[in-house]
Amino acid sequence: MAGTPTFATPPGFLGVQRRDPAGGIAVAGIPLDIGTTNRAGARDAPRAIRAASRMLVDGAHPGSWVDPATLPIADIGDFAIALGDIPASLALIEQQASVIDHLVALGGEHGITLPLLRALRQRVGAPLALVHCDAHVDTWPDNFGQAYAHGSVFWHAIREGLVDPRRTIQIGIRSPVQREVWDWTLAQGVTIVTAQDFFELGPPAVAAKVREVVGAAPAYLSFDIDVLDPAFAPGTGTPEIGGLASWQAQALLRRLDGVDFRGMDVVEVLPAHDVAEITALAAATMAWEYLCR
Ligand SMILES: [Mn+2]
Repeated sequence: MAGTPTFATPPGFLGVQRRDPAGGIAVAGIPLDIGTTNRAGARDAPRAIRAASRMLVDGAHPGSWVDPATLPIADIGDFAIALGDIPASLALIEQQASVIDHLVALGGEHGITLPLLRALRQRVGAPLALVHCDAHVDTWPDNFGQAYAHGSVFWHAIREGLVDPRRTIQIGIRSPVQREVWDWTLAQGVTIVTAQDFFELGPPAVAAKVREVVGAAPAYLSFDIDVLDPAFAPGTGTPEIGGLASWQAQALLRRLDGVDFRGMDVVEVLPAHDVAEITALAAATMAWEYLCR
């Protein structure tokens, strides 16, 4: 093994020093966390995820044999946000995402996904299929009175026609939820695979379900780190027990070949509550799985 040891990896995601995304995939941090309903602090996640990603640079992916060093990835730094202003921040995020072909976003809270979907929907010209890994449905019509906080992302995305609910699958769901929110989500045509469903079916059957729901449509992957059990991802804002193990999420992502993904995000990492970097490493690893698929 030659080259730079992992601890001396340059500070970009996966050690990437290229900053021009032309012709490839752009990685960007989006340090927004003012729409969180419980613990805040995901603003610190992009830095933590980049730092943890150093563990993934010293070889090829052992399933696909893709070496991230050979991928056309640029780390374009962090998006600008408007301090303390959710609507202005969402507008800024959409504007910055609108010029990027293929974005891998490191949140930030889940609220960043709405403007990312608005920008991508515009570029693609049709509603997107959605693979949404989360403990929460995030289809609440509001969050304690705030319309654009992190629990309402997919309520807006469905109502704005950004995603096709019949091509939307939510995986790992398990939080307390109002019955009417659950019923509304199903009535739109969304497929929900609860965490308990996941454990009973296993990764291969869930992956087959994802491919069936998504079909050939252009798709987006939104990965809320709280889909993982707090034992595997303690550093998050709204933890829920009974979640996926890290390996189960990996086993799912590795079986999604053929899905036409046009972008992804990994959100809700909260470094101040993390332990031994395990949540940031899980987040970095999910983005690496996506990039090396
Ligand atoms: Mn969540």
